Amino acid sequence: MSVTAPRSGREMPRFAGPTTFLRLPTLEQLSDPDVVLLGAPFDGATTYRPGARLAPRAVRQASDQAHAFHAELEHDPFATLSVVDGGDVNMPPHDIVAAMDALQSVTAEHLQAGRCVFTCGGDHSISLPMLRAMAAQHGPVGLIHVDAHYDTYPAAWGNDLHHGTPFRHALREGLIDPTRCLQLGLRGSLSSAQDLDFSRQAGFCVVTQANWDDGDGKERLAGFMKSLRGPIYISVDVDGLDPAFAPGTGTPVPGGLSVRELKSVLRQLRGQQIVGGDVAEISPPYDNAGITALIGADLLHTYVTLHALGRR
Ligand SMILES: [Mn+2]
Repeated sequence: MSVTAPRSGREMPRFAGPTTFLRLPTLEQLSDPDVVLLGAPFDGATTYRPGARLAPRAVRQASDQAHAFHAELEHDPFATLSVVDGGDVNMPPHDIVAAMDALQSVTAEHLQAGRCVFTCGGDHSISLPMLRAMAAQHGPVGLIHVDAHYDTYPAAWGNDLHHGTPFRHALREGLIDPTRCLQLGLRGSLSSAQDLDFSRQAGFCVVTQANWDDGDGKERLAGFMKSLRGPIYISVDVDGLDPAFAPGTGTPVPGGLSVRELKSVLRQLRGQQIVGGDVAEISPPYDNAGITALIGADLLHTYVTLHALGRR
């Protein structure tokens, strides 16, 4: 067994001991890992209900049931990878630009050391500094973006950096390759039809929830996956899921993907080169019974496993 496997519940009870992502050691305990799981406790860019700043702690606690072997992908990523909890990035709660810079700089440092980084937000603004660091290392990346919202929207209250804008900036800054970008789960109401234009004009593969449920969304997704190549970043906003499964989020929208549908989509990434990712918008104050945080922990395990399976 690798030294970084999630600590067994047979060795230390699952409700006891240090609370880390997936029950892994910290960066202080293992200084040169292959993969770093970061906390980005920041929700200063939310436009509606805050609370996502508390998600990294909640997801660490929801990691109590973590085991090494990923049953659905039938693979143990910890057999070949050393993975650590890299701690929380120190993001000032009142300063979006400083918070983004801090996350970008910590992420870039790990990437330059040859590590893969997966981050637990935080509101969805965290994807922009993550993608800035990713593109500096890998060039423009492909993007798997699951969300109820396009997050390519205009400025709010005169501020162009909020949790509804990261992917507009990412495209304009050349951080993502639009021919390798997928948006899935989209269904939130919009200010006007113009809010649809950006993603479509950019050339993203846009699969709305209606297209998934009533149209050819699943076929189009399969076609997208078939042609997908190169380094890929995964960004899951938990509001892409139905609030029945993921109630703990700031801007819930009825009628989204089930957790099982999301897992099935992610399994289609087996063999792809996953270079980083995030899970965003978990808001513990709204998280009945902690079930949304559980999804966060599960996603981190899936990201690490996909990275292991597609490692070059
Ligand atoms: Mn979002």
